[in-house]
Amino acid sequence: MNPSLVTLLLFLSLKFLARAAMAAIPTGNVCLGTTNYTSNSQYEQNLNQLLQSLQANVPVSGGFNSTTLGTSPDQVFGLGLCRGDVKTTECTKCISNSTSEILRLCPGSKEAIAWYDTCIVRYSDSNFFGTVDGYRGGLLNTQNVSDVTSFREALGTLMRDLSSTAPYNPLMYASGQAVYADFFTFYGLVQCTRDLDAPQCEVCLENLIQKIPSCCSDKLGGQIISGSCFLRFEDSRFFTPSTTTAQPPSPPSSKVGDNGGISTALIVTISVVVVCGAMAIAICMYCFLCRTGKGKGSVGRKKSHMSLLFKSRKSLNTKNGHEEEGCTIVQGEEKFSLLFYLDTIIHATSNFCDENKLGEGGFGPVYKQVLQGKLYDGREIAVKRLCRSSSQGVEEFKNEVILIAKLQHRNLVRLLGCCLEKGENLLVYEYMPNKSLDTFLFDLERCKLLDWAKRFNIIVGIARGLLYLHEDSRLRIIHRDLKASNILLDSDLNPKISDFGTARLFEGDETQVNTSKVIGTYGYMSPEYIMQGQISVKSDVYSFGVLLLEIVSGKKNNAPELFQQGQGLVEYVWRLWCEGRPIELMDPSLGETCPRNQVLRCIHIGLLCVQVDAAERPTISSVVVMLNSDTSSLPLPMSPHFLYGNGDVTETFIFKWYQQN
Ligand code: ACK
Repeated sequence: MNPSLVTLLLFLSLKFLARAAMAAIPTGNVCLGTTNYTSNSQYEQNLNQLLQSLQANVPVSGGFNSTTLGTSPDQVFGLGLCRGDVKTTECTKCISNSTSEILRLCPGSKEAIAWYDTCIVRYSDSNFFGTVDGYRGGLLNTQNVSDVTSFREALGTLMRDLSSTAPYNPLMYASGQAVYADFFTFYGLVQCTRDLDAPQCEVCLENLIQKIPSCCSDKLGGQIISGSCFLRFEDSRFFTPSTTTAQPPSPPSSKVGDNGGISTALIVTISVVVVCGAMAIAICMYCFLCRTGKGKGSVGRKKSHMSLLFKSRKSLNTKNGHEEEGCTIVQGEEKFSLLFYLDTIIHATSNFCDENKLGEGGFGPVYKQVLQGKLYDGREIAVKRLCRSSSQGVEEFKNEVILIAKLQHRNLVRLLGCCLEKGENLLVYEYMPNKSLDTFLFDLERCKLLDWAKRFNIIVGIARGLLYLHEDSRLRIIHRDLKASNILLDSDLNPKISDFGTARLFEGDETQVNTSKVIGTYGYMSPEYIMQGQISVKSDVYSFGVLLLEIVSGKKNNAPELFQQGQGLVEYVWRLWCEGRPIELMDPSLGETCPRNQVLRCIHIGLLCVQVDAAERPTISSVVVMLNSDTSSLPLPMSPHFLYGNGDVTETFIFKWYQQN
């Protein structure tokens, strides 16, 4: 798209936005494309046909259709999207108006987007499907809010809440309401075009949210749009409340009269709602604590602010005419709405049949499921079903939910939802089609699918995921059980760290804690963790080092052939290093073609990570830097052994070897 034209965009008028009745009036349109098509050209014919097809198909395809017609250079790509709350008849009307209007508004334009209150139509001569379109403009209500600070805060929270919900809603739409300055209710919605996947939708909405301050964060209404998502808020309800959209938790909403006073009826209503709400929370707490067998005390695994309460909340989801129970996690001041409900999961899992079982994790089986039907659109999920018998597992479960719900990184497996209902403890994840790294790495045939480029990408991805956990997220988290079976691979073999059941949250300046309960997997555990129960970021770095050496060598850290020689992988690598032949570690299945220097550098980094002295190990951020550079010099590794120290290996020898290589 021509960027200069983007700036031409848009705000056809400044209007008050509460004008749902005027759905046929375009909110805005942008005519793009560097060249025009000519009258009676093949492109025009294709475009006309495509718009007709959108007109016919969008309303009957759940309010969204994307399609293409013709062949290059006359190929046209187009989509139509109706707002998530509009009915088929309204959708039909909007799409048919806009498909004819777009031609009138952008005559000859090879690329155009038109926004209406209740639909979008977009076409182009280049393929824009699955690409996040940037900010195109906004509209604002010219009236100012009365309490800007409170409004901005509430608006930001509502929009972020909706934006984390919508990508995982089948319609990629979410609406809700919130209150500012204690009594003023306002309403918001967000939506993405469904050619995007969920992470793209999040990115798209986040881009728009960032525009709010410069557009309209002190206005009574605003609308920000791009070609692949939009958001809108107003002080009056401009959408039909959805029955399939999780509403963000919000304080009891209230409406202020025009004179600004609060009616007695309103106060009574608020009081009733507050009291009922408090009672409902108390009952839910009680039920939950009974169910988990923990009648007293905190259910969190750590300090008070980690104490966790699963509050069963009546969601607005309705299915088959009855209301479902959803999960909301309340942690201190924060609340998380997670979207999965027991009925839905049981339906999707064919009641957890064995055929769908992916395997057994430490705390219970994991199932693959496809969510189908009205609410879900064939999305594949993995459901971890916590063993009912494992009381310790319940804590691990809660720990995992609270941690992952807050974490979002491309190298962490994504938690989509959870459920604690009728004695079931379920975690719902994105499905990772290639399962875990160990199913490739340690399999004679499948290991061949991991060439060096893929292995290096996996090493870097794991390091980045760990960096996010240690330094970049809002929390500092020590995973404690980093190992090949806890690295899942997506369809492109990108790695994602999974299984946060044993993860440990660090607070404030805390850098190291001691525990008497050493959990994890031998072979990956650092010496100071095994022997003194010391947990720090450096214990994860140690596990990462072992994992890295496994990835390079294709050998398990406890491979029987190594054990027969009285050593584990780390000792074996150290011996090869000291003898000046570390390249022999390389998995033979990698062949001769891979870049030896990079392999050697990885082995070197791996050895730095498994040094016996935790203080000598690099931080994971240094590891990421080392991995990203081919040239920066690396310190010499010290011995990974308690017993040997530096033994008979002189630094001079190692240095000499390193120089030679
Ligand atoms: O190594 P796997 O085949 O991959 O067997 C384990 C098993 O479930 C128990 O943890 C698999 N698994 C766990 N989470 C997922 C997921 N999100 N997607 C696909 N497979 C998963 C794991």
